[in-house]
Amino acid sequence: PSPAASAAASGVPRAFRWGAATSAFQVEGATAEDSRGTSIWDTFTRSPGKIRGGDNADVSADHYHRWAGDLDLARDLGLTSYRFSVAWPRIQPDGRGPANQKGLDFYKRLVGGLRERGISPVVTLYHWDLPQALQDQGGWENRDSAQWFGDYAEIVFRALGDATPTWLTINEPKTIVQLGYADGVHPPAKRDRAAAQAVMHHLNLAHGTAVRRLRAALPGQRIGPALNLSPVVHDGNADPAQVTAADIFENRRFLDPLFKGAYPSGVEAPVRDGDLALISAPNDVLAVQYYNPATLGGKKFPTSQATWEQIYPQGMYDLLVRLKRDYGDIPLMITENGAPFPDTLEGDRVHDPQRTAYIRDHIAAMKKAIAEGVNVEAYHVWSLLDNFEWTEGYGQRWGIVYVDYPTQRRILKDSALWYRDMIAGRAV
Ligand code: GBH
Repeated sequence: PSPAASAAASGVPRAFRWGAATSAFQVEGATAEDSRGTSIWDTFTRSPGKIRGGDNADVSADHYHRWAGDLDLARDLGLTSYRFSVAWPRIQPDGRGPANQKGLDFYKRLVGGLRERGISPVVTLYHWDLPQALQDQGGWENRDSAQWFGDYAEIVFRALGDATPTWLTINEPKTIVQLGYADGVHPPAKRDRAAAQAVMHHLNLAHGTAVRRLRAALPGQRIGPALNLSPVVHDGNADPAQVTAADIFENRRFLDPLFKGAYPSGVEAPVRDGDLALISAPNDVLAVQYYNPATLGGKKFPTSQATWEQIYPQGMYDLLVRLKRDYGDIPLMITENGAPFPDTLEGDRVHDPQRTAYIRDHIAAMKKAIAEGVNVEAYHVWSLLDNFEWTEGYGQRWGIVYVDYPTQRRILKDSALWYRDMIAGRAV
């Protein structure tokens, strides 16, 4: 078939990129190498009782040493995009001050390796591993954090800018606020309403500051936020005020300030003059992470091994269509979508039919939105590799590539083989 015909048959635009995602703390290991500083997650994993099984990320998938082989796997799967994050404590061990060259060199090797393999980098600046030294100065509760982040971002922009990645600022600000400052299950493990409101606003300010720094340092490059969003699904009898409140909580408290320059009514934030103009500076892309809907009124769907992850592929479609309708025709990329399910090892094979079904059904929903004119330019499965799943430790496996931790051997799961064949146009 002609390229145009096969593109049409595949249901995505010709320039569409298929990818996978990881984050620094979850895959790298090597936490004490090359002058890396301590992050709040190093501290947290060392305090007893916080992580299932007492696991820590000191070795994890050892990606810091095995990155080249891991990128070979990505290339062999036919991926043309790879989303990773830069560990702030590798770049500024104490969170501020001059760059640590060895830290920068690791990420330069990584983006060079991606380029050699024809894979586009999508670089997240912050995926939760705040330098502990900054936490000791108040962390994201301190309004100065926006400037700290801007300084850090500019170092990374200048060091890696030649690779012209798509830049993403802060991974899932909602999760940082909710789990770190409301539920108290991620570091710094607070339950403090005022702190949560301040952190929400400061993360938005930090985002806007990084956007401004990129525009000044490297005009013409692309940047945007990475938001985990959940459409609200209910049984039809839900109180409309409750539905609106859930939508504000899940989606609008970040989308509205970033894309409309205003917090939704009822959302309290320590806003000063000029803040909302900074926060709503135009983005080039919106990175969307979709796992599950928010359900109301007794509506429930089956879950993966993650009890919070209700499976509802149509939510992907609903979300994408809604984003275009309510926030305009900004380019979207799916930067995370995936699930933990049992992996059955059998010789050299790893069977994970439920993961394949999850990914397949969500891609189908995404394609339906694309067919209706929503501008989605890439899809990234979470995750390329099994890795350190935060408080769940290594017990929950999210990779399409199995990691045998004792040997660090990688095995492509059936879901990876399916994804490879789908990308190559061989899967139905
Ligand atoms: C993403 O978060 C992260 O970006 C990624 O690092 C992570 O590995 C991946 O997903 C898989 O979890 O426990 O009931 O309080 C996903 C979004 C939002 C999911 C908060 C867990 C907490 C639900 N997360 N949610 S609960």
